[in-house]
Amino acid sequence: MIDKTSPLPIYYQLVELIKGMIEKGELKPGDSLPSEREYAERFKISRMTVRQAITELVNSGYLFRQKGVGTFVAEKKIEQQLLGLTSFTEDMQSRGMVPSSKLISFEIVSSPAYISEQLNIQEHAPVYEIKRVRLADGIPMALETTFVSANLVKGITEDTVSQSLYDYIEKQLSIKIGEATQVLESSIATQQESQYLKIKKGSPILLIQRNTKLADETPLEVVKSSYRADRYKFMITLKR
Ligand code: 16G
Repeated sequence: MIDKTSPLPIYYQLVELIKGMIEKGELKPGDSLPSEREYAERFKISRMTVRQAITELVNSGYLFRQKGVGTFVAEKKIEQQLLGLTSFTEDMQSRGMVPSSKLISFEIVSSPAYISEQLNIQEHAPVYEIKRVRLADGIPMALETTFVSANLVKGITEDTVSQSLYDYIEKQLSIKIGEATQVLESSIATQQESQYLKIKKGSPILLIQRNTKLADETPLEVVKSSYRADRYKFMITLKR
């Protein structure tokens, strides 16, 4: 309920009320939201206040608007821990989701200087360049470009990367993956990203670059991923 005597702003109380209904499952993904007028009448508040609350929930990804149709509850974002070094396949499986990949391109190319530097190999040495759309339960989550030295990880095929690359490296080749550094930054979807991720051009995305090393410190991969910001959030535990 909305408490007009509370020091908390009314729009904020409405935000929390709607969020609570979504979290408790009283409002489910895809449900359409009552109109601004209905909320205004139900709580005896102004439509402006309702609009402010709804805009905030749209901006934070709880709701989405469809022009001329209405406002709907968005799919819950996938919350990814930034603790362990896991693969996309493992991440999705641990959530009970079905991972899959759509292979966009797969080739052995001559390594560009900036990749050679990061993989600690000679310029123009052969590297696999693998471009994949990563999907969860059939929904595109990320567009990922992976560079791996072809002299280090041998025998990668289209079949391998349609499944799990980490699985192939560890189980088939018995190579031990060590640690990675990851950099996250925000951006907006390019034409290509929007096409593969099935989002509008200019939608917010999270760019992630992961540089992974083997247990013996040899650089393994340079991966650039574009994650849908409407479906993903990242979580980290901080210890003092
Ligand atoms: C994740 C990793 C990527 C790795 C891939 C392996 C991030 C940002 N990136 O997508 O670096 O190559 O998993 O996944 O998490 P796979 O074993 O399922 O092919």
